Amino acid sequence: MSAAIRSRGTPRLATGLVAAALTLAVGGGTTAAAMPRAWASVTPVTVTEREFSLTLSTKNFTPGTYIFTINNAGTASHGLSIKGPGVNSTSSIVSGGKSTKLTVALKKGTYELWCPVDNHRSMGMMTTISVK
Ligand SMILES: [Cu+2]
Repeated sequence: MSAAIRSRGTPRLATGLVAAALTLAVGGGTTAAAMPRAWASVTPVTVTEREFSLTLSTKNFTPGTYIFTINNAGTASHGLSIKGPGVNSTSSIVSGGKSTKLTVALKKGTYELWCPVDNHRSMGMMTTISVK
């Protein structure tokens, strides 16, 4: 109670107390193993797109949740579609220099990834991945 009363007149102290509380809550351990399991199991993948190619930062996939960051390194607009077991998703389309994200849960099997803009897929903006 005394902390709440004191913080009323000192917003900065209140912010400091919240930060300290968060540090205590998260800071119980310093390793990734201490993080919530659902958070720790999301794997980031970078997809670099340009005219006309689509390059993944990894080709090794195991079942799990992935967050694809689509970096449009080209000048035309691009996006990402993913289709395979349990997934049929398309990111937003972003202009050159911009990026967007797409989160999907991959199972064992083969997935096709491609750019859904115009005929970019047939121009070479596609790849397949095998989740093992
Ligand atoms: Cu494209």
